[in-house]
Amino acid sequence: NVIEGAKQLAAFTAVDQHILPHHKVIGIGSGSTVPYVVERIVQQGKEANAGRVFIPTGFQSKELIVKSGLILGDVDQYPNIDVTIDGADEVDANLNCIKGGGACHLREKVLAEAAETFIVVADYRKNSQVLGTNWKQGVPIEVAPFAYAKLLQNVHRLGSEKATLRMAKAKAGPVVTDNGNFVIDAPFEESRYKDPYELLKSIKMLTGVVEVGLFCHMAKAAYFGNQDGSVTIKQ
Ligand code: DER
Repeated sequence: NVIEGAKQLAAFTAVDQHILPHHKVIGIGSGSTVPYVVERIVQQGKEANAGRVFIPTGFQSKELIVKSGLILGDVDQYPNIDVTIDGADEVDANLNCIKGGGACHLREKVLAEAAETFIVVADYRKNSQVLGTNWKQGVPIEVAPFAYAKLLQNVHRLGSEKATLRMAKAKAGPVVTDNGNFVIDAPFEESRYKDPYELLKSIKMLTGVVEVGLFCHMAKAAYFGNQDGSVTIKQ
C-alpha cells in the first residue's frame, strides 16, 4: 500500500546514500520502517556485510538483525557507531524528532548519540514544519516505575494536563519497556513545540525521568517517502 511503499522508498534511499562499504558498526532502530532499512542492507550482499556488526535498539530490533542473518553486536563492545538509522514519529523543519511511539527511545537515543551519523527514515505522515502538528499522542517519556505517579502530577504541572501512563493493549497494566520502565505520553499545546530543546530540558529535569522522546540537534538528515513515489530529504 501507499504508506508501506513510502517507508520502503525512504529506507532504500537512505541506505543507498549512507551505508557505505567502509561503514562497519551500524545502529538499527525500531518500528515498522526500519525493516526496510535492514532489507536494503542485506541486498548489499554477504561480502559487504561480512565485516559488519549491527547494534540493536531493543528486542524488536535485535530480532530483526538476527532473523536477517546479520551479525549482532553490543553497544558495550562497540560504543562508537558509524551510522545509526531509525524511524521517527514526527520530524520538524530543523530535524528535531518526536520518537518513542514504540517505547524504545532510551536505547534509540543512546545509539543515535553514539553514531557519527544519525539518519531518520519515515513516510510522509511524519514530515512536519513544527512538532505536534501531526503527532497528537504527545511526548513519550520513559520513567522509573517507582516515580510514575509523582511524575504524572509534575508533567501535568509542566503544562501537559492530558499526560497519561501508557497502558498495554495485549497485557493487563502499563507498557513496560525493554529496560523495565514505564512510559508517560505527554501532549503539550502547539506553542511549546516551537522550541523542542527547551521542552526537552524542562521534562528531562523532572525527578524519575529516564529519557525523553525529543531528539534535538541529533539527526544529520531525514528521508521521507511521498505518496507520489518521490523522496523528500531534509538535512
Ligand atoms: O519509537 C520510535 O521512535 C520508532 O522509531 C517508531 O516510532 C517509528 O515508527 P514507524 O517507523 O513504525 O513509523
